[in-house]
Amino acid sequence: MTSNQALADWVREVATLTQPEKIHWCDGSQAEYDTLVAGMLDSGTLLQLDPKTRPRSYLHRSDPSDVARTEHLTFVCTSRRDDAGPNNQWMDPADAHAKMNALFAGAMRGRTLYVVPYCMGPLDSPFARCGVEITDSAYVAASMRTMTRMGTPALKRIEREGSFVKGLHSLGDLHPERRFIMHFPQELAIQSIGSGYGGNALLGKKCHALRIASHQARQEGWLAEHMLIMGIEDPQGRLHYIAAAFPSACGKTNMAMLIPPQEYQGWKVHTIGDDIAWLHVGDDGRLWAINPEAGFFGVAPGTSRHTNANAVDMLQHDTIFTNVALTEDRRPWWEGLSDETPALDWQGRPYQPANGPAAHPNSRFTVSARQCKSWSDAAERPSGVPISAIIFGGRRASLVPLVLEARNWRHGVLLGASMASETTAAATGKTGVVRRDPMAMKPFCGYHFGDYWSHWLATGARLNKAPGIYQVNWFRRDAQGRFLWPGFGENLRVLKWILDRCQGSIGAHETPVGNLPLHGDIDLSGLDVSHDHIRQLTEIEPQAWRDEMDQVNSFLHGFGPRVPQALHDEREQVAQDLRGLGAT
Ligand code: GTP
Ligand code: SPV
Ligand code: MN
Repeated sequence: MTSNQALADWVREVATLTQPEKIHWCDGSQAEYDTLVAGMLDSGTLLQLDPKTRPRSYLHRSDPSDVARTEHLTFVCTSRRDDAGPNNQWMDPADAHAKMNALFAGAMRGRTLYVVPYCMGPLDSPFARCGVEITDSAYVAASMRTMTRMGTPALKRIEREGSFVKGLHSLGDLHPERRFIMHFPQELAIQSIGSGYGGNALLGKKCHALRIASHQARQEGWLAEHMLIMGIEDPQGRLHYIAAAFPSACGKTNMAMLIPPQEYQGWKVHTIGDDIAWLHVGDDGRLWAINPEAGFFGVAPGTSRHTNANAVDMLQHDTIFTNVALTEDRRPWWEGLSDETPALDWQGRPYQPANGPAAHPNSRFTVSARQCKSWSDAAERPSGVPISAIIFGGRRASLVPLVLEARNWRHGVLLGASMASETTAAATGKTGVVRRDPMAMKPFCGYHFGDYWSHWLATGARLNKAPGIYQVNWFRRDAQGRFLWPGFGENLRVLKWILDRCQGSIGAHETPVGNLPLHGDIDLSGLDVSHDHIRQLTEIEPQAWRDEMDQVNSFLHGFGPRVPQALHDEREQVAQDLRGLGAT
């Protein structure tokens, strides 16, 4: 089936171990997708939504114990433990292989083994990388067609280049005790068993494009980041691209396809990516970004005409929904979509409020990026797009202002490294707990954070037109727990401030923790936000920040001697300047 001997041998080896009934090499065609869907409708893996209002759209209900990424079952298996760092769970590669071989033995009996060749990034981009996922899940094979450039063209590239990431996946028995997601960066290999869910199972996404790619990127001198990429065009036609890292379920998809508020006639958003960015230093000394993905695996709850009309529109056809609720007439439903009451909850039970939310809080849609109205052709450019600003953001009910500008690259790396955010339903575990999530990469950096921060600093040193670095927070709350900032489309007002700063057209208020907007520089025309709220959103409390800097100090020291001294020095500088502010 392929002229690549390594691939042919690997498929044979895996088949011998897993004992599938059949082997199918995916070509990525529409006919193949239709056959996969027909099979899943037959087996009950997919349910057809109302074909009149939701053509070619389906609902998948995953196992109720398998609804989010499982970070405690995810491992980075490097030969030296320290290379994985305190930010990852580690297992010795030999032990991990022994464990996984035992679990994979006979795992595909009675099932079809799908060989899924895929390319992360435009097929003709020098920055793109290929992989092959072997899976026994038709849902995974079909989703990979939407999320990546999957099929024959990817296989052709693999045969030309000879290299690919090997991803082996089986649903296993879906038992959480027999669920593991193992990464072998030195072998460019991934093995995942026991989960059919998103980032655990669609191996091109978090496993390849972030954990394995971040490891490769460090060796090869680029960055693999948990970032959206978007272009913002002003009414004069000036177009700037930005990349933004927010932790899981903290607003990347929404920002990537933002709809400008009414007052922003003539502004245009160009969506390039909503989850992952691969960043390279160009010959021109600028930072260039490609989106390795081709689709969106987005959070459903909270998505409505009011918050994200682009998403609602793109979900009207050719979409697979996972773990959403259903209305009487078989339309998908989730909390925040409308005032309707659904008929069935995400587990297929008659909806009863006592059972909790109707849609799982981490229910998702899988859709081709081409269905998004703001999708841009620039996403297909082999060179990527040049980045003017990098934004870090998280869910912080207090402390972090609406927007903050780093003084320089080194200070920006400190802002990224000290990011924290409330946990969300994207991963199993308690939600709403503030945890450090440096660069939104805590669950995804495939190597030691100390080395990662050094790599960020080294990358900055190679840029002679480094993007400005910013921190934003759409999630500040008042004493009653209500958001202080309206968010969504209105976030463009903050992005405009950022672009004005990048172009040097406005000033800022310099503080020890970074530069804040001057009074009146965030355009609030037509917005109903009280003066008091704006003041809270755009000022800093020195004592709270002194405490924060102490916590950041302990956090950085927790990573030991691999943390670059420059990052400690930068933090010390901020702390010292804060002490100089005196008591407040
Ligand atoms: P992953 O796909 O998990 O990486 O998440 P993401 O960063 O793409 O998050 P997404 O845009 O899907 O948003 C997650 C949740 O945050 C949704 O429920 C959104 O409605 C909500 N959200 C997004 N942007 C805003 C905002 O500006 N303000 C508020 N209050 N909520 C927002
Ligand atoms: C995330 O959790 O950051 C996601 C969803 O984007 S998943 O693909 O499951 O990782
Ligand atoms: Mn994500």
